[in-house]
Amino acid sequence: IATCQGLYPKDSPSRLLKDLDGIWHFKIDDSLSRNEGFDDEWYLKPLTDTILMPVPASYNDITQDKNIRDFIGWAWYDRNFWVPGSWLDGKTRVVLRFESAHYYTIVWVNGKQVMTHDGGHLPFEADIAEHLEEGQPNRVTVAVNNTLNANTLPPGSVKYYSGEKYPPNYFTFTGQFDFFNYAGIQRSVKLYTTPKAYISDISVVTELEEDGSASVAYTVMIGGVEGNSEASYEVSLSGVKDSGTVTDGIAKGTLKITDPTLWWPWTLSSTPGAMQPFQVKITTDGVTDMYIQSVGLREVVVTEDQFLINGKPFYFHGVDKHEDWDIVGKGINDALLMKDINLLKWMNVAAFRTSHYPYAEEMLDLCDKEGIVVIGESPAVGLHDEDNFGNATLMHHFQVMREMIDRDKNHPSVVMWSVANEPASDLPVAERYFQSIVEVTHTLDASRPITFACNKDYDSDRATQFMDVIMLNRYYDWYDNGGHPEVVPYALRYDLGQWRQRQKKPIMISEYGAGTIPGIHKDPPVMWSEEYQAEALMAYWSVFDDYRKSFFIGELVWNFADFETAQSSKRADGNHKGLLTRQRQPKLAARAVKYRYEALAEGK
Ligand code: GCB
Repeated sequence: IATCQGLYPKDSPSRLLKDLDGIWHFKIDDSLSRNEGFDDEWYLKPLTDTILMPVPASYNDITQDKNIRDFIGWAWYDRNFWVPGSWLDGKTRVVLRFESAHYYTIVWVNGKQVMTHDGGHLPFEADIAEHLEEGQPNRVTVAVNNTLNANTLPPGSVKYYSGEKYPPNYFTFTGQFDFFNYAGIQRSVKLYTTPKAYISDISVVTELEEDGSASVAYTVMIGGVEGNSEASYEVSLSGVKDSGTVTDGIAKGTLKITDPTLWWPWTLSSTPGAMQPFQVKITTDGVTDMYIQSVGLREVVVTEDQFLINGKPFYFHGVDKHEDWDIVGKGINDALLMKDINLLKWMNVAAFRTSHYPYAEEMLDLCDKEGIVVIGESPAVGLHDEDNFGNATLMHHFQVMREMIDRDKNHPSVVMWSVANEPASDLPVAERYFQSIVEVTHTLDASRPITFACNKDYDSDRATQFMDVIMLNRYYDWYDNGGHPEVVPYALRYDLGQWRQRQKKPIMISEYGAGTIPGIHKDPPVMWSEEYQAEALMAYWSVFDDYRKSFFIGELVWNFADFETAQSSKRADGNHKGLLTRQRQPKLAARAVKYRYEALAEGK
């Protein structure tokens, strides 16, 4: 069953929007077969023996039940909703859209399967008009499975145990990544309408010309135009208009804007984040569909030494983040997003990486508006073994890159794609694998550079050769030389020098950090104290500053805030490398970073 990405649901004179967020019915299938829901066709009737569950939210931390927190398998949700009769006039598409669900999802409407989707973090939708009933409640049922295997992104594994030594039904789950495998319907669910012939996709790519003008190439895709109907279109941006006839479902052209208002990061301009409405209308048989896409006009170019935004060198001083909060897990909430944005601004952060998966589109909207720069990362974290580089993973990785670019291509804040985090890029299989990923990603989006976060050495890595920018994750005074920040300047200077000798590309440190339990104070600093975290980070800065004058283009602290992980002997209630606690209160190092970033933003 085909699913597609679609445009972010917005209302317009031709589109109505209905929210399906709220309290749904929920149950986990923890039967022995772990497949009772399918054997007994739970989707045919309202679910029974359910509890109440908020959407959006990860289900894991909502209840007091350990089985739900640690559940791996099929979780089921359902709820009823009504639609007005006017939506069922045969001339309207009624689209059911999930902004994301983790990980593999099947959706039924009134007992009919309407879509499936493979992968978390990205949206999926389907026109469900034909399955809807007027004058009675309609039921949507969702089964979502968070089991990960060698071919999922990210990969993981489940191990079942039997025998006298173990309790019945005992299993362990291992994710090949350092964050909690939060699951469920983690982002919004919406219904929206469009006319039968509708705008299915919009993309806008800006090129700046020598004379100061901007060429904005637009492509509008139109779906649902029947037989010999003709569709015409009109677009407008910044007072410049274009119009024509749709050919083969596509409307294409270039708008020349002589005096463009450019989109800038906040560090490069006192008027950052200029977003503008790109208005698109298509008309078929007298019916018009209209969509307003927010766009920002900017151009990204990478040279041997620099990352240029609108021709000016941009320095990525920032952090890595997670979507991770108390209680809601990876569940999206505007207040939490806004608080994070305000904290990023408070720390004078110029850029962040969406480690280690695509974040909610609402977050990218906020970054667009605030002029905060984003490196968009795919969920390919944890490709550690040979069997994570097989054809099945590669095909899924292509699919994920396509969906991610489809969704995020019009966000000016997103300036670069990170195709993976810390893969085993020293394995021979990784070479062909990443060559293919880069080829496909460049074909999907020729306007953005490509990178990945590499934790291998300059002489063992086989994948950075295909990248436009080199990102390195380094823990010289944590996992190596723990307790010895004095080693950092030597190790880092040597390391960066070696990379640079081999590849003439801009380089940044995409992770460095130290675990810190707030409230532990030690001087001289020792590991886990607040003083140690500050010293451990500061140890890098003199080398960053030396190389900043040439090829060094950024520094991202691991991590913005503490976050939840799987339980393990190495993690005491999660990962504590945050500059902020999980509740978003600053540790000592947050201030050191804040003042450094203020100076960097002022060009010091
Ligand atoms: C890394 C990973 C990140 C971990 C971090 C750590 O290299 O990319 O996902 O959380 O180190 O704290 O170990």
